[in-house]
Formats: sequence, structure tokens, C-alpha cells
Amino acid sequence: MRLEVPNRHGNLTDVVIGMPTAEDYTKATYQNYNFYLGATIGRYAGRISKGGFHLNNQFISITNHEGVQLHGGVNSIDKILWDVEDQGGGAHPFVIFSIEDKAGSNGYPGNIKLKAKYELTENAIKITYTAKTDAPTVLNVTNHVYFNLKGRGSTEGNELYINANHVLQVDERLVPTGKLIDVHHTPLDYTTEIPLHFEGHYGLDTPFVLEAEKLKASLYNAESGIQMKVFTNQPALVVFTPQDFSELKVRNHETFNRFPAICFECQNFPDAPNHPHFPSSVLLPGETYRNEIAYQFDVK
Ligand code: G6D
Repeated sequence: MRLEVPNRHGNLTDVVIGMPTAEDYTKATYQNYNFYLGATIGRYAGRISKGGFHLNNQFISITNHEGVQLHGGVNSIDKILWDVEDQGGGAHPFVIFSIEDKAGSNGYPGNIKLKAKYELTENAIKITYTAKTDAPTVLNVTNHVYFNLKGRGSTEGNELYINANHVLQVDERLVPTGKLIDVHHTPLDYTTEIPLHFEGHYGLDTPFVLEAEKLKASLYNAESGIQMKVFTNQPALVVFTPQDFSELKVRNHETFNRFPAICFECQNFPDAPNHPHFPSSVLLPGETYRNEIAYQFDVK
């Protein structure tokens, strides 16, 4: 809902987009906009095509709209009230939320137990998702937090770096075709830190294929002096910059301009269950799914 970081003058700046109250997230007025503000996305982040996928030579049909499921479908895990499983204070305060999602939920096989751990370190928030299943299934969870490193206005002009030489080609439904596109000499080349720009497109909604180095992305706002670095163990980063928040009354909505925020969704490739050459999203009994995300803040 809120993440406050000191700016170059030491003043706390709220760098994420949220609703004014926790109750707001349970209301249809918020949920119907499907902006997923700060939400844990699953069972499958991004889009799955073909109305489902083959698993162990069986076609698994999932809830979908015209063959495409987005972010786990209807009544997805972001709309469920999670339990608080554990929490702690001290140098690294943390809270662990958990849910059990029954086999058949949105069509997915396997009863899964999913945990979300949020932990604060000296200068980072770490999000760790872990999960187990009692039957073969697929799983791809992420966090859909929206950042604005000065807490108002637009993200346009922020310095952006993305450690990705390729993006996944997507069709008009934003479903991956299976092809990778080299970003060099295209508007998607953020392999060196440059101003986030919107020439030639109406915002990013793009799955970047991450390189192996530790630093996956960074964002810097010269006005606040706040720099954020992104670290993850995931192979893809979906970067999403909405043009606006429509009529959704996010907190301080009147202070934002066009392109008010940017998401760095650390995850597996969208539609991996339909592309055998993509990293596998299969989770088997006895295995532990693990997605580690860190958003680290410094002042420059
Ligand atoms: C739109 O296509 C985008 C998604 O990538 C995003 O997650 C969602 O809005 C909030 O559907």
C-alpha cells in the first residue's frame, strides 16, 4: 500500500501507488479496474493463451476470455484475503502471509500452499514467494507494485536501465509468439541508463528477457535523488507503464500526470506452459517454487 523512502533532503517520500485504505482493496470499485496495485499475482502472472496448456499429455483448461487468461483469471489469488502466518520485528522486520488455493481453482491442478514474505532491510524491501503442490501444476507468481520515485507527477524522464538484450515478441493480444527480439537500435533498448521515454509507443507493457548479472534493472529520479535497483532470481521482467489510473481514486490521485508509475514484475516468461523452449513453470510435488525479489533504494 505504501513504501516511504528518504529523498536527497532526508524527507520521506512515498514511492509506491496505493489506495487510501486497506478496505479499498476489497471493494468492487478497485477490483473492477484490475490495476492490481501492489498485488501478489497468480497462479500465473501475465497471459496464458489457447485457453490452457498441456501438462503430462493432458490438456488443462483454465478460465479465460477469448482463449487468454490474464494474471490467474477471475477471483485470482490477489483478490483473496491471506492469513498472517508469522511476523517479526528487530533489524529486519518481516511478515509472512499464506493461502491455500484448491485444485481446480481457475482450472489449475494441484492444491497449493503459497507463502509471501515481505522483509525490510537497511535499504530494501525483499519479497519472497514460496509454494508447494500435491500434484503436478504450473506456477508463476509476481508482485505488481507501481513505483513513482518522487511520489507525484510522471515517471517520464526518469533514468531507466534494464539488463536485457531481448524482449519477448508479443501479438496484438499481448501473448508471446515464442520469438525473442533483440532490443538494440529499438525504442526498447535500456541496456544503458537513459531517460524513460514514450516516443513510438503508448507505454511499456513488455516482457524483458533478463541477462544473468545480479543487477536486473534500475530507476532514478533526479528531482528526489532516489535510485531504485531491482534484483531477482527470475528470468523475465515485465515492465508496465500505465498511461493513467483512469477514474480509480488512488492515494493522492490528483498529484499524478500521464505515465504516473512503472511496474517491474519479476517472473517467469508469460505463456511458458505453451512454449516448451521457455523456462519451465511446472511445479511438481516435493519441489518448492521460489521467487526472490528485492527493490533496493539509495540516494544519488
Ligand atoms: C494490462 O496488459 C496490461 C497488464 O500487463 C497489466 O498487468 C495490467 O493491465 C494491470 O492488462
